Amino acid sequence: MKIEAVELRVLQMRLLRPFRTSFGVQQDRFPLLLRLQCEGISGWSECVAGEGPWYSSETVDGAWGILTQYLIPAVRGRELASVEDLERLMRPVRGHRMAKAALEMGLSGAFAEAAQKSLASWLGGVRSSVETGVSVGIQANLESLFQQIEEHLSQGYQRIKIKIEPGWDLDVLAAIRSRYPEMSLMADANSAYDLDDAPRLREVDHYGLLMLEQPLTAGDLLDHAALQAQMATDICLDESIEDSRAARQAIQVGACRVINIKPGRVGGFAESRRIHDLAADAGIPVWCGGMLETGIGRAANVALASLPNFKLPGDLSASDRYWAEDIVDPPFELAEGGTVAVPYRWGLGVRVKMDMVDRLTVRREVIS
Ligand code: OSB
Ligand code: MG
Repeated sequence: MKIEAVELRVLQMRLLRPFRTSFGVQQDRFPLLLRLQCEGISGWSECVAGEGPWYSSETVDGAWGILTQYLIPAVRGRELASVEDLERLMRPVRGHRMAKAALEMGLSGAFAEAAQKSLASWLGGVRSSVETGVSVGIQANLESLFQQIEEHLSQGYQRIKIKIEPGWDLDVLAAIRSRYPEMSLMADANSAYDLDDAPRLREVDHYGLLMLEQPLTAGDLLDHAALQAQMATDICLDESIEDSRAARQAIQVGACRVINIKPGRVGGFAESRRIHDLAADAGIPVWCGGMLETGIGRAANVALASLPNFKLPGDLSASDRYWAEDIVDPPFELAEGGTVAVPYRWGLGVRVKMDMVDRLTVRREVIS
């Protein structure tokens, strides 16, 4: 397989409601999409870099520059027998895993399509639907939080994740628990705390959470290990798990008991698979996180989440949790039991609505 050309686009898309986390608020998403032209097959992918360097150091503009100046020139026109060949050619570029992941995931979709398989079955997936939850942003008040939780429960979601930060944490969890004692609930701090906050974070143990996601600084495995040793609640790492080495070391030092895998964060599907496998060997469950993707990134995430050790509901909500209209057909819909169906058609398994993509495009370049 050869990547003959790569089309890059940035779209501008408005979220149905602003999404606030401990690192900022977001109303418009500017997803960076790639279309790889591979011997008659189009491999679509979505780069998960954010608009600003808040969740990670990568950004949409930075990924655009790294892709066009370094990554695409290193791989275009080369004979790629496998995804590992692509990874090898990209290895001289340090970091920039979100940019690399976009190429790796696009090529994987093309390989799956060439093999006449769905991406999920090409990756080794074992289920036809995946459990999903909703990630609810930080709200102005409890009333609007309850209104959103109520809406999502009535839609059929089975797990609610709330975003927390100092000042929007223990009281909020207590209020949710008094109204919904049994609900499957978790909290994501996006690195808003440090180890000095351990006494406060230990209080989280009272609220019966499925897990506490990324309480401390990204990359800091040792402080997470110190915190985990003082807490009953399972710590899940997101930002800290940049690759399989970080996952191995996190498990070794006891920094977490659960891992959030986002293929777009760790460099792609192959690296996700390595994390998945080493976590399975260590008895650590994984689940698939989200980055407010369009249907293109969602299709990739859902395919990955069909692997066996994805044992907990993912942040893989239906299209209408995010967008008035998704850019893929069919859109992702919530089904029985709070699940989303895994696309079964060859390759990515969803059709990209080109007219809509064209209408939303704010930047475009073809490298051939
Ligand atoms: O930390 O999981 C996160 C969105 C953007 C950046 C980081 C995160 C999130 C979410 C939303 O929690 C998950 C989703 O796509 O539904
Ligand atoms: Mg997270």
